[in-house]
Amino acid sequence: AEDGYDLWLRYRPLPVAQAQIYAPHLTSVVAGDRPMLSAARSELQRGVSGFLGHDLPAATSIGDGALVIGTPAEQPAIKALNLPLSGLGEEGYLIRSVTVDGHKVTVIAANSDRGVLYGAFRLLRQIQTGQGIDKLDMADAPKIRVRLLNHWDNLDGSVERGYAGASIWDWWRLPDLKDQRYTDYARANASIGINGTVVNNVNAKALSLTAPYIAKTAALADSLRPYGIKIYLSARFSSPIELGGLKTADPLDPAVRAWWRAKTDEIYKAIPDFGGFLVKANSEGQPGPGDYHRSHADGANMLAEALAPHGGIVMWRAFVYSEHDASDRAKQAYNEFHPLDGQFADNVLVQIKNGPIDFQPREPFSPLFGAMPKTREMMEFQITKEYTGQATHLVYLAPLFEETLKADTFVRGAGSTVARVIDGSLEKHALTGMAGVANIGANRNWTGSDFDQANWYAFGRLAWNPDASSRDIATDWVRMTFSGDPAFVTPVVDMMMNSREAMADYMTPLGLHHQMATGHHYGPGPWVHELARPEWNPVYYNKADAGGIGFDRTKTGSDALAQYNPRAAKIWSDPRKMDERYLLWFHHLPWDYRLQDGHTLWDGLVMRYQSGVDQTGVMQITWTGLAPYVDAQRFAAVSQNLTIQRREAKWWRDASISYFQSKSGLPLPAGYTAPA
Ligand code: GCW
Repeated sequence: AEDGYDLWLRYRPLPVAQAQIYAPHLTSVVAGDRPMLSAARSELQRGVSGFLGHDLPAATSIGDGALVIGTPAEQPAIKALNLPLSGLGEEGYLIRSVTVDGHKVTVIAANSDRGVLYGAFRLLRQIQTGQGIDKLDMADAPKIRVRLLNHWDNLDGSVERGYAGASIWDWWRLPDLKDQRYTDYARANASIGINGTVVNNVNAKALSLTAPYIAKTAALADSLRPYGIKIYLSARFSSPIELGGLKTADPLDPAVRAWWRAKTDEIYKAIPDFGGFLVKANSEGQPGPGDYHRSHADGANMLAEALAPHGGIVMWRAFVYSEHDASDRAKQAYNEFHPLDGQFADNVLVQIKNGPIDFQPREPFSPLFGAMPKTREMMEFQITKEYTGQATHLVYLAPLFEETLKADTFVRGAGSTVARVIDGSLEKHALTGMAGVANIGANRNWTGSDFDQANWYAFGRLAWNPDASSRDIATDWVRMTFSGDPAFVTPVVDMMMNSREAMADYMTPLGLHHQMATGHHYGPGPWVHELARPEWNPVYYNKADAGGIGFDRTKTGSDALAQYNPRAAKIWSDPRKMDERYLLWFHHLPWDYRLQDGHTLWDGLVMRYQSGVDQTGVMQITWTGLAPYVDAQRFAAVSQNLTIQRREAKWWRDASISYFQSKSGLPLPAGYTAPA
């Protein structure tokens, strides 16, 4: 059934004419039998039998059309070719069409088994996207070292902000039952270069560090290891108290430090290649070093000390905001972390959300990027669409990711993009990382909707290469997931590329943010003002009143702009010259303010809500016309979601305009009808 389970690894039979072109280059596979090499071989076999309808035999001697895969260290034929592998690092690969002993073969070579595995998936992609494999000469290597999914999965099987069913981790039946799903999960991740996963929620329970759960986690690690995926855990800072019976979790207390060292040793005994800890501390009620008047660096370094002998890392999150400073939440993470630059141990990464608030439809990049040159700063994107339509709205997030990565921090002059900060090239850091909050659950299609698979896929591709283009990635994904027919690919890629802007327009146009309903964060709630903490209320962010709308983050307001390099700040400082998609993030303006197109702010706001809604209509028309290219099951699933999306875009528009109109007191612009 076309239920989406296969993701982008569909390997469907090729039309005869195409099969005839590929077949001569896919006659056998010569591979060693270490675990990752076997995984690479069996993936190639799975792919070829799907494409061509017959087996790809494993061979020991080389014949015409063989795929010869491996490293110079274990595959003599590859060693003999003396290929230029030195620039590829530990995880890169090279794929070449060459002649060995008079036989035309394809080699996939790398310095490590993992590189070979990535090369195997790359060759399969070449076929899936309809490109030639007869004259190959490709080399690639990841620009970022730690490429992780973060699961906000709870041990009871629920998933915080998950919209694709329950957790795929069946803790109850682990360690004995190793679901095939774990292997398929690992295959999908390896195919896009993801090399690690944090399996439990950052709102962590101490239970995950108990012996039974370490055993369960070790079994999971066994399933993922052949695909090069390392396991990491979220650690609860107060575990020494909850599990160890200590009176404190003070990071400078020797008994606490000893407890973490022993716990870490225990984990490595069960999982020798354990990756390390992710920590949410002193954030939204979680315990942390601040409980003992210690800094984030004190807390992170304590864990770093325990992990260092094993080669493990700490990812310490910068997602903090306090109830004691109500002036501007957007400034708080910077205020708390910036002074700590230079204090974090070498194996600590500070994990920063893309924007200063919380995964909104549009945010400027976090001012922390580039502001801590001595600190290894890693990116946290949210793949699960908490604030961006959850699993019903079709919203392709890669343009949002790309917008952040390409943004210029100017910290070392023009070209100091966020991508250059997190790939380590700006400050010459070797330890680099990108995390994506997973959108994966137990639904048959993994992500709750077919098009949300693209967000998982694109995240992996951008973690591998933060300079990749979201359009190119979408094009590959559409070809692999649905069809390579240009009559299908072009309109679908266009639809995906427009979808994020449409969503930003119907939810929060012109730089509005944090306007969602309370708790579930699904629908609109711009009027909400009664929540306990001021910065939880949408009115705190829109500041709409009879005079105007928007958050003044210039000198006359919170001056959050001053946290950016002056050249970056300048881009947003003048409402008349800036990209108006960020307008109300930085400025509070009167309703009769003239936008760059001459409309008043009020009229322009209404028109943008409407244009977001209009786009959802275009999406429906586009998709309806594509029925001939899609299997009935996935066609219907997407159609139903588009119907929901259109209805809810109108809901966002009508609810938001109604509320803001109660403040502006102005009529709708000509041609716009009042919400029903
Ligand atoms: O996006 C918000 C979510 C919380 C989440 C928190 C965080 C895991 O609403 O559910 O908690 O951020 O990132 O820690």
